[in-house]
Amino acid sequence: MSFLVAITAWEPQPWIDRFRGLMPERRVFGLGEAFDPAEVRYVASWKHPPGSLAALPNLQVLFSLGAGVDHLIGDPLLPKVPLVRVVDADLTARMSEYVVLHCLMHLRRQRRHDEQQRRKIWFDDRFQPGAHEVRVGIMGLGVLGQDAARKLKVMGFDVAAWSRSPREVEDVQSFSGESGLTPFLARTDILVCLLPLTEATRGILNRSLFERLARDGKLGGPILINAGRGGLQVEADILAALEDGTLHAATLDVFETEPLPAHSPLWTHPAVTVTPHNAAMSNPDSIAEQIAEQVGAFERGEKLKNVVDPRLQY
Ligand code: NDP
Ligand code: OXD
Repeated sequence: MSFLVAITAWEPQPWIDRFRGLMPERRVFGLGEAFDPAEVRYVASWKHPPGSLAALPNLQVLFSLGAGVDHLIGDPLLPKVPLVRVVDADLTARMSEYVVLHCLMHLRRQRRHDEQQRRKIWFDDRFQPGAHEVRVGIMGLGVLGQDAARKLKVMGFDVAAWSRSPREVEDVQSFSGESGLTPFLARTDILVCLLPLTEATRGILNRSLFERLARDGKLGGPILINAGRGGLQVEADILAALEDGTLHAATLDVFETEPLPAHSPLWTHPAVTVTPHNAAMSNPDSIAEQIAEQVGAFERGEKLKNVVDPRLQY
């Protein structure tokens, strides 16, 4: 019973080595190696080449090596077996670090201080708002959104969130569904997107949404932070909204095309902070161990955890 590690866009070897160490009784292959497709029972994927998993007749479970599964669901030839995603304390903590860092960077206008330091300008910015005066709105109140919401509360931000179905998190005002979106946006100064990419969410971060954000906040205009997926955002709309003041600034970790092409104006826009899709990296140490445990449990007849609902696509 072999295990296939199908990774592009990351270095596969640390994952292959880790799986081999955890499952010495199994043959673990990388995509470039020769293997018998009939032997493969499990696949762990991060952006496998579409179609490359189509002819595995005895495949039983597909594991995503990330929390998101759009890279798998986007493959029209994906085998119809249970799809398991990552829920991992280390990954969750990293995402919250990212969200808190960038909310604080915008609150404290750190990009402006960086620029002033470069130009040796002593600008004494005495009139900074407090975190409690800034309304953060999180799109997606799942595993990552809930943790980020709690940690933003610790910093004092006024936090609300929006999800598909109603959710409750202590001291976080929650909105849901189509009808909840407009009131949620109307009270949001910093919009943090932690949604999955699905048919329902593709392109949701567009001009019409930006126009519904609060205009009476303390940061000079609405700010967007997207660490969900690039397919959620319309980059031409972000750039136009930054030009005409509909958006004041943006922090983007994910892009329509990754790596972000050199010709993208986002690289050099003075109001945009770009990070290379590393808000919350998957750690082979903890994640491979969880997957190996799930394989063992599955073979003992136990239920798989964190299985994706194929109708919802997340
Ligand atoms: P979860 O599945 O736990 O949460 C998803 C949340 O989004 C839920 O609250 C869900 O609503 C909500 N949602 C889904 N569809 C809709 C919709 N149509 N309308 C409104 N809300 C919706 O996912 P995670 O929190 O674990 O991860 C979220 C995403 O973060 C991943 O899918 C991935 O794309 C991204 N990610 C990015 C990383 C990076 O490094 N940049 C790292 C890790 C993840 P409900 O609660 O009702 O189900
Ligand atoms: C993920 C990611 O989905 O790293 O985990 O993007």
